[in-house]
Amino acid sequence: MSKILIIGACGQIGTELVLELRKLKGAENVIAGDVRDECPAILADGPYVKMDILDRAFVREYIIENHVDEVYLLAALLSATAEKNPDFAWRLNMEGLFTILDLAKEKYVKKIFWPSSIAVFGPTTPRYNTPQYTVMEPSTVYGISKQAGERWCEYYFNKFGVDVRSIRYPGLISYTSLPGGGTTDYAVDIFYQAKLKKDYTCFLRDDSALPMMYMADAIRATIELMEAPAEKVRVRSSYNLSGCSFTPAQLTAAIRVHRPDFNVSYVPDFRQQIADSWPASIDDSSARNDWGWKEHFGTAEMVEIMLENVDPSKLN
Ligand code: NAD
Ligand code: AKB
Repeated sequence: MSKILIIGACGQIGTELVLELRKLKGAENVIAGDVRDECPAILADGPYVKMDILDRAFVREYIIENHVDEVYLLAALLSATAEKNPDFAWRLNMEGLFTILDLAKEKYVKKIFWPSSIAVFGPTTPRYNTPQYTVMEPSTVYGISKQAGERWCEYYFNKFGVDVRSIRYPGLISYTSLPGGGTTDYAVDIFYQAKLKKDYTCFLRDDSALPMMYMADAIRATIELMEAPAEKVRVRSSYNLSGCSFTPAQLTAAIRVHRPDFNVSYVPDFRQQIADSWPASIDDSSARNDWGWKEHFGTAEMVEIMLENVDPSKLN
């Protein structure tokens, strides 16, 4: 059985990815790695390593000594946090990727998953049904780092045969762990406030449509892409992937079906400019044609699941 390492395992995606991969591959074969000192209780049934992806020597030694075959590299600063600390965001989002790509080039690592984002697109990209191949002029440090990362992934595949796979995730919606500083985070925060029966102040305009996806779909897509035969993975930069798309007003209306008294007001902040530069909806026909992607969750199902499962005590 291959040994899998997930770096950035304690975050919004990592937590659920570790849980799912451990179900499929056995807990002992899936190592959770993160810069955090403590392994969260929810991941305590398998191995945990405290590692800083920027400590290249430690990461190399750990991967080589532990015979890690597959790496999921999730550690990054997301869009909103990255705008507050551009130098560090560039460093974190790029340096770790080179460490792992180089380990694969040297044949220590056999397969890599590295997530990109809808943030690779920019204000000059067609906003609706954004194609796989189109104008890409990202205007955020996060988007620039993701676009550069995509170029490097494709380069390492073409030049060195590195088996690296990637998805341009839309905004991900989940209740297991809290999101880590993105522009799409409102679409998670809103459920906690709806459950607390409070009003919610949204940091985006009511009509800001963005591509979104329920986490279970994102985790399934990630594992399906990683398990697809190599010849089916024709895009080696990153795949467009679509789940659902909605505005804050549409999400509020879907929540009000279950909580009619819930009210949202709109006070856009700096994240509005980021949202305005991103697509409203995504054409993911390459992922559908190449490795059979199909989403399972629409907005209404996702809203029902979120309202049932979010736990506001996590906000403390
Ligand atoms: P997150 O912020 O929730 O989690 C990131 C994790 O990385 C955290 O647990 C953090 O402790 C860890 N980390 C930070 N610095 C580290 C370091 N130096 N070394 C090791 N670990 C470190 O992020 P997420 O939402 O889970 O996103 C994971 C990846 O997916 C990122 O690359 C992100 O850009 C991408 N992505 C996420 C979304 C989304 O909506 N969540 C959408 C598109 C792309
Ligand atoms: C963010 O908002 O930064 C992320 C993303 C879409 O990459 N959720």
